[in-house]
Amino acid sequence: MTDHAAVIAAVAAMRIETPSWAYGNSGTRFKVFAQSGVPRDAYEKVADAAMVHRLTGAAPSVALHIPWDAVDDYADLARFAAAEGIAIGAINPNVFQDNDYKLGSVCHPDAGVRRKAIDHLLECVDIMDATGSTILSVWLADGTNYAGQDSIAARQDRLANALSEVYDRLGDGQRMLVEYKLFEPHFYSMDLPDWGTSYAHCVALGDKAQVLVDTGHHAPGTNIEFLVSVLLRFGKLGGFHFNSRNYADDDLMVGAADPFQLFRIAHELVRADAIRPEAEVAFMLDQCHNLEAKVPALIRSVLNVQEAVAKALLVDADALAAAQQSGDVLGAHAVLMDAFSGDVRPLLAQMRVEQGLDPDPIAAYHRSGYQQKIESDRVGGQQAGWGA
Ligand code: PSV
Ligand code: MN
Ligand code: MN
Repeated sequence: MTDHAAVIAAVAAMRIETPSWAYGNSGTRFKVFAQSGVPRDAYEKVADAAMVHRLTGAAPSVALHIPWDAVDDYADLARFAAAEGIAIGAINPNVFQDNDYKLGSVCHPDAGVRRKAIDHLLECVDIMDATGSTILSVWLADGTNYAGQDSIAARQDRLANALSEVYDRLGDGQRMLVEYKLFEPHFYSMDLPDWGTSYAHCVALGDKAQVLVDTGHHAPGTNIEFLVSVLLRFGKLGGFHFNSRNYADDDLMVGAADPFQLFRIAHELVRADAIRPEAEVAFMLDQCHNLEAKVPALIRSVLNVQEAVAKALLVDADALAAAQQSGDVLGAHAVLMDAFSGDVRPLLAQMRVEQGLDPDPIAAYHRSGYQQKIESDRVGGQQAGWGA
């Protein structure tokens, strides 16, 4: 697409959801460095997410993690979000931080623990109903540390039964995204370690179940754009958790470690016409900001995604197809590299001006006084939920 107006229209329509937990204090198991002004409850996380949306025009929803974001009245939280100009996005159940879950949650050998975990997943569907959320985002920490610790096959049966019970509870317009992760917290086997396992469970469940690709959850060297392309082809790509990794599940800002990989993923999305909100691929961030200030880090992340997508939209599709068809290996590669090498920042600044936004959302944030306000208003900010 070389029509700049069309590129602007496509990027402007794209939605990128931010995660509530990225606004809270986070760290590693070695140390959480507390920051001033971080939210003390779910309402303040929603307020920060709304600030990111006001400045970028691109982040109109915030994901919740339950019970990290537990409130008495979820409908009230949704009303608060709407008043702030955003919506409640994906609901993320948490079945990994209770002592009962040492040996797993829905795959646990004990039926009582499985029941407790499934009930939490069902409660999260209730929260979807109360907030208007359309996505249940399921990530399970289930797995084993040693060969023989439990039956891999039996755990798959328990997993299938649990997912099926929750799937049956989904209402119209609601869907379940099944996330996978190669390792951690378990180091011998994870019950959902890869996209193939997630895909197989989603196919068995039905149309409302799709795979969630967290860009930080693969073995080093995995060709993520390949699996994105395959999942798109089967209509089973439900969404992303975007972040960057250098080593493992680092949860650094998307586009920071390898902007070229993000561009290659964006290219597959553009090729499949999956950037449009109507394509229902949920673009979500899953990051923590251990050292950097949280709100500007999330703004930066949104801009990084927009830049990668704009470059992918600028790929000369006709020239690429011609080079591919004629076997011009270097020529085809050059078409992609030309698009990647361009500077789209002036185009995106123009887009923001046309949207009535500041062309530089990070500078606008620093000028806004918001950081100073939250630092003086909020004392005793909440930890994101993990990393202590
Ligand atoms: C797990 O590593 C994960 O990516 C899942 O999406 C969790 O819900 C999230 O991180 C937050 O810890
Ligand atoms: Mn994730
Ligand atoms: Mn993760």
